[in-house]
Amino acid sequence: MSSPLTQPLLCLFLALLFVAGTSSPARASDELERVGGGGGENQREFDYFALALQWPGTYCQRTRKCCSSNGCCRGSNSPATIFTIHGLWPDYNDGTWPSCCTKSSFDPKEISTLNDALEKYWPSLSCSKPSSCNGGKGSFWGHEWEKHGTCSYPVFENEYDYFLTTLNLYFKYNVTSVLNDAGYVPSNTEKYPLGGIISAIENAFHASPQIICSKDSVEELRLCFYKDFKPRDCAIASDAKIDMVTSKSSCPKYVSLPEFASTGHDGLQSWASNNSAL
Ligand code: U2P
Repeated sequence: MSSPLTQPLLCLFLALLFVAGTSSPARASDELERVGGGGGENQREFDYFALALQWPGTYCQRTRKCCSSNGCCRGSNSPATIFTIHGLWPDYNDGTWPSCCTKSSFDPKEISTLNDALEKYWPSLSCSKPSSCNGGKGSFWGHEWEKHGTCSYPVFENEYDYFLTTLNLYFKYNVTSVLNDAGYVPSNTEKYPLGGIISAIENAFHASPQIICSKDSVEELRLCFYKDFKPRDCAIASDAKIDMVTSKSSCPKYVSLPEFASTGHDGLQSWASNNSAL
């Protein structure tokens, strides 16, 4: 985890970048080639955002092979004890979501100034290349931009604003520190009440999260926001919290936040030496 000193400095740096990015006139390359009202064509405008965060301690248990793009394989630089970003998803209130809303394909150059922060806080946790909207395979960031980011119009009209705002939201609503402060720390032996984790987030952000589990391990935690980025409940229904702790949830009543376990490849270095012929 970053030190208490570097985190505020990074936030300040990102905030300055954001001001610089939004106050300059729109760059021609930022203009999206919009098709109809949204993805595939004619998808209607979304209702709210979900900030999806992943728990590396759970995700990285699946790592069977290492590669340079897999954040699970970075040894002591792996994001062991923090939630990392999966994506910022425009969603509909009915539980569905638009996808692939424009023909705008991902351009890594647009977000090159954010690269260090993205590598650290928005790493891919897999070697497999996710599908891009045109049917090919691409990077994790490209997948998230093309599938979800392009549907966030009119809130975001370019890649840079989408990634920068997502990073800023992630820092502002620091789920890892809220859970740590409430005593929910990574452990391979402790089980925590799901309701307690939900309450800790509700007390901090005044909105209910959505939690996804793999067996009894927390795999993903989603925070939801109105289009002006004020927090809101992830489920509109008044019995949402009941749903979360009963059969409709993917989580049991007691869940774990597994510690990050080395993949046995000892990070990238041994991946590289094992693959010296490549
Ligand atoms: O939950 C499994 C996958 O479904 C996609 N998803 C889920 C919820 C939601 O609100 N929006 C959404 O897109 C995610 O797909 P991905 O972005 O990973 O391709 C999620 O992983």
